[in-house]
Amino acid sequence: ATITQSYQERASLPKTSPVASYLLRLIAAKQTNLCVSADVSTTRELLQLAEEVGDSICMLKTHADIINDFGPRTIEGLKEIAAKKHFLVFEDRKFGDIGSTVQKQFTAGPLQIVRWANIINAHIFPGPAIITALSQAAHDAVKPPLLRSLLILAEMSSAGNLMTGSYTEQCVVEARKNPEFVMGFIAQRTLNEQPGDNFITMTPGVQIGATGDGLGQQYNTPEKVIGEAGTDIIIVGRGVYGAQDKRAKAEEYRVRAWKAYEGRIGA
Ligand code: 6AU
Repeated sequence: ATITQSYQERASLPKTSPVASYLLRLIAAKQTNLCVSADVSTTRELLQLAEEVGDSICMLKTHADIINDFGPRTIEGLKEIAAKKHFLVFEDRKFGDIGSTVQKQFTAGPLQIVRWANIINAHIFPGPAIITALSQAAHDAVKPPLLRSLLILAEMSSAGNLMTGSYTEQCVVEARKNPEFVMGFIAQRTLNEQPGDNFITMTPGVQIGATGDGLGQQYNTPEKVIGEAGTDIIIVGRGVYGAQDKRAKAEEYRVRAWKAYEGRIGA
């Protein structure tokens, strides 16, 4: 199973989405399985954070709709820093509507997400057409179309969420039908259960020294999610951007998550 395989090995397994392969190689080369969640409110803060933590991350996660002055300057800045520091950009838009609407939300409006985000995520409660609709929109909007990929929200970190049991199982079923476009899941444990599964699991709700935020968020440590639950990438927001020295804090999370991974694969 993927739980004992290295990122490098997994990059060349069959049926791995092109973006997943690229990401797995990038993780191995930079030795980082850390994604920083840049939940800040201005372009200046976003770009500054990207510069500060860029060397320690494989991916920067955004919520573009909370940036007050989001615009072409944000997009150009993000692209430039991502290319310079070698990380992917993940817009955490959590699409959840009929196919026709999500295509517009993905490609149009003030955010034009398809233009700058390598990775997006979606809920599948509207049914599987959300996957094909987003895939088609990515294909039509970007040349070459290989640089866009989807994470399905299979589990959440918040207390009392309803994404359990057969809902989570159905997410895996739908992902297996679309391995070209679906690179993996947002989940709290690895969902690679069948032989041949090579999905990337990204896990939010990670902070050292905190158990929750008083608003439903629940935190685990890097060791718990990477080492014990077998997930691939930790997503850390306030744990990093809330620190005085963000660069040092990102590096601390990188080292802990990387060691947890090495321990898991027996490196
Ligand atoms: O580390 P935090 O708590 O400051 O931030 C966690 C980030 C936030 C959430 O919107 C997001 O991760 N998130 C998600 C994602 C990534 O989709 C799913 C989830 O279950 N929990 C969660 O916190 O930007």
